[in-house]
Amino acid sequence: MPELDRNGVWRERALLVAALPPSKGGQEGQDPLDELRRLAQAAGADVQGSVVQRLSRPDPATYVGSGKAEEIALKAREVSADVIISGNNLSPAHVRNLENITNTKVVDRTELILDIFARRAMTKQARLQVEMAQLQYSLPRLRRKWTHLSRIEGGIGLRGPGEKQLEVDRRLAQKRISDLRRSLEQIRKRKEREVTERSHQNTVSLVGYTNAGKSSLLNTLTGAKVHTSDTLFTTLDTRTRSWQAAKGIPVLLSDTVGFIRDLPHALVESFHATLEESSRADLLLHVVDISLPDPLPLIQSVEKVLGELNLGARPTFLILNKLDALRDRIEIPILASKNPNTIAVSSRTGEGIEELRERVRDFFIKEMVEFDIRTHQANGKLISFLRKMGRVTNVTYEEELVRIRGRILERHLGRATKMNGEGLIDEE
Ligand SMILES: Nc1nc2c(ncn2[C@@H]2O[C@H](COP(=O)(O)OP(=O)(O)OP(=O)(O)O)[C@@H](O)[C@H]2O)c(=O)[nH]1
Ligand SMILES: [Mg+2]
Repeated sequence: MPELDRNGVWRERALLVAALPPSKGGQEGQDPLDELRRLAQAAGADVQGSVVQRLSRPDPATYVGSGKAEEIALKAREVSADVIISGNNLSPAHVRNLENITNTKVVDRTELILDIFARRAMTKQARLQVEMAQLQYSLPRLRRKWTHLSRIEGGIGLRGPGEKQLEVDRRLAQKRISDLRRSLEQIRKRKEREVTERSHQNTVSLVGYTNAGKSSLLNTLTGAKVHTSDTLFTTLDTRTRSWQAAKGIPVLLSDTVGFIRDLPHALVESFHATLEESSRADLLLHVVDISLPDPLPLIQSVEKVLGELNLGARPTFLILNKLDALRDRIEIPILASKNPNTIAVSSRTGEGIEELRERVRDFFIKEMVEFDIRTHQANGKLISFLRKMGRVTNVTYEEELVRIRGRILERHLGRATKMNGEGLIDEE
């Protein structure tokens, strides 16, 4: 029987199982199930044990070997598991066969991630996105037969908006998917308009693996109070805050949903709209938790998702965060030598934050072009625009005109030109 947690929510007893590639060695100190365990906890499960198998090729019927499947069944009985959580993504047939052998509900990694998103989705957009992803991925897998066992509604893999679809047939589900697609497209268009309206602003986006410290960095840089926690996928909705990177360089800084290794494709697709901000950003800050034993594969998996979102070539700084939690800093110069745009910081202690600010300022200054504008002294709108969006270096008065010189982003210069009307402008 599942137990009640502190908040009065049923906690399912979970057995973790994972088939891993044959051991390569050299990964000492790293628990291969660590991430799966954290995902299971984020889904509200109470992890009771684990079974691991080294496997070079999955079994066509049960994914793990058939002997291993029996062992899992025994272990599941021994720990009274309500759910078996597989660290590998399984076909519907694998799930069915494993459930028959173990007589326990089986949930795979993608369903687990979708479940976390279903629990955490707060905004309308996030809820629609999860429902869509769940329908696409889980429909062939959704099943009723275990609900009577757990004596609770749903449970992991059966929770969230997808649950509503249990009773409807495929045809209705297809219709729901296309309705959702339309609603999401409308939201995407609206967001796109909002982002376009802000396009005269400097924009920077925080991206990175879940739990890297993106929201913490947003808070440290802007004084925002976005919720942060040591749980995977704390943030599901994009937040944007204004940040004064330097005098004359106001920036809109956005926090985004975290990435994860082998992100379910349906999720990448449906969270496209959430990532609209990043898709327009002048600069990406790729935040990495450098205190982890082996951050490199995580960096690579984020780069892979950025590539899928056509953001691979966008100017990017690699932000090595949680410097305070790092015992040995030897890795830092190695990573920095591979990528000159690397900055080590601690959003907790503030170390390196000033350097980050300077680097962002220098990035925007480098992107700026010189301007030399004469305008009427009464043109307060243009003068304040230049002061706000550019770096003014020189102001002189010539009768009723004022001559302002400095540097500004090229696209802002276009706007300034319009504000000044024809004939009064000298550009260098
Ligand atoms: N020691 C240390 N911990 C940090 C630092 N920055 C963030 N953390 C912790 O790391 C955990 C995750 O931080 P978040 O800011 O929520 O991470 P995130 O990248 O926004 O994570 P998701 O929204 O879940 O994708 C929290 O427990 C933070 O307190 C840091 O510089 N040093
Ligand atoms: Mg966050």
